[in-house]
Amino acid sequence: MGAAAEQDAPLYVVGDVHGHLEELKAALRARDLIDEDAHWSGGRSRLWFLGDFTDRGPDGIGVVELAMSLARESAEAGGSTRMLLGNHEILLLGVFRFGDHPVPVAGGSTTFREIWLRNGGMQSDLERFTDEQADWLAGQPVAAVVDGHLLIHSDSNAYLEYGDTIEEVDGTVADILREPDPLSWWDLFRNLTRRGAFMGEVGPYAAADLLSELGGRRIVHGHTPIPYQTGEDPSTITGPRVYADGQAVNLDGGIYLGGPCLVARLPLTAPEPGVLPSALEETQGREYDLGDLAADAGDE
Ligand SMILES: [Mn+2]
Repeated sequence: MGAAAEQDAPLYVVGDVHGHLEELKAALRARDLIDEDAHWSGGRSRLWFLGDFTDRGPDGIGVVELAMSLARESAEAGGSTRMLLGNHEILLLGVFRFGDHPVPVAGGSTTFREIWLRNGGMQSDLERFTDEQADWLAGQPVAAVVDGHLLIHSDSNAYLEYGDTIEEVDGTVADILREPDPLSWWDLFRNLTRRGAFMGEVGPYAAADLLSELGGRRIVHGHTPIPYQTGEDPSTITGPRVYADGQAVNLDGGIYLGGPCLVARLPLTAPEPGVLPSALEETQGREYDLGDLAADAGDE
């Protein structure tokens, strides 16, 4: 089986799931990727998750378990199931490894556990999280190029802080996740919470820059719910959003806001939705709660 054969197999990508296991199963079933019992039925198809399996929804560990079993079953069928790490995987792993170890924020310190709880952490997930699952997650990449698509979790150029090529970026992050250093893990988490790099007037330039460094012709990301970008009602979102002069695709339907679990077959072939004039864009909605105390503490 050479590269040409691989590229003949359908490629599907899933946006942020955030513990919404039943919605994920329904979306994969609708694409005939799993059967009624949630076993792989996608044959040689290639399935990629863009990260953020856990938090903000009821059954994040159920999503991890499903992804791990699909990875096994799809490989046996000649297909594949892969995932990227999102900021919420780094956060959950951080809680698991370093829970109450102090980490710095502007004006003071906080802990992985506090920030996890502030950003939708579910105690029930942490209680079920196993060493095997943690080891599996810690071995996953943060970026990949597949059929000319640069797959990343966050709409951010922060990946370039870890290397100039995709191999360097994934290698540096893998090294960080092998070392028990809570501060470098915390930096990684914070970097992956950044968003909005490909929006607005400079967005197309930032997208082109990231593509020229890491490869691929089009970025496919999650992390920032489409309703945050467009102001749309989450319940009206029906598919991915193409923007940044066609160089970026957002696959985060905003599932925890009432939006859909988006699964897209790439390359996109459906008519692309109208593109907002870039100059009018700005990222809406909430910032990550990183526990910064500076506003309360005043200047040093
Ligand atoms: Mn995210």
